[in-house]
Amino acid sequence: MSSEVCRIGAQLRALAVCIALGLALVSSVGTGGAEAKRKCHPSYKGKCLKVNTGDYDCVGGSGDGPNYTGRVRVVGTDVFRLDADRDGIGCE
Ligand SMILES: [Ca+2]
Repeated sequence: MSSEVCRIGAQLRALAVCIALGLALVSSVGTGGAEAKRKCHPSYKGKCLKVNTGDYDCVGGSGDGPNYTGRVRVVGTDVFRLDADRDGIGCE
C-alpha cells in the first residue's frame, strides 16, 4: 500500500516537474508573444509603426492618417509609402 503511495507520489512529482517545465516554456514563449503583440511593422525602424492599425502618414503632411509618424527608417517594403524618394528614410 505504502509503495503504491510512493509510486503515485513519484508520478505526481514527475507531473509537477513537467508542468513547471511547461509553464517555463509557455512563459518564455509568452514573452515573445507580448513582443509580437506590439507588432511594430518590420519595414520600419527607429519608430514603432504598428501593424493592423491602418495607414500611416507623415506628421504635418497631407495624408489622412489615421496614424501619423515622424521621420522613420524604411528597411523593408514601404507599404505606407512614407519614403517617396526611396533613400531609406521616410517622412523627411
Ligand atoms: Ca525618403
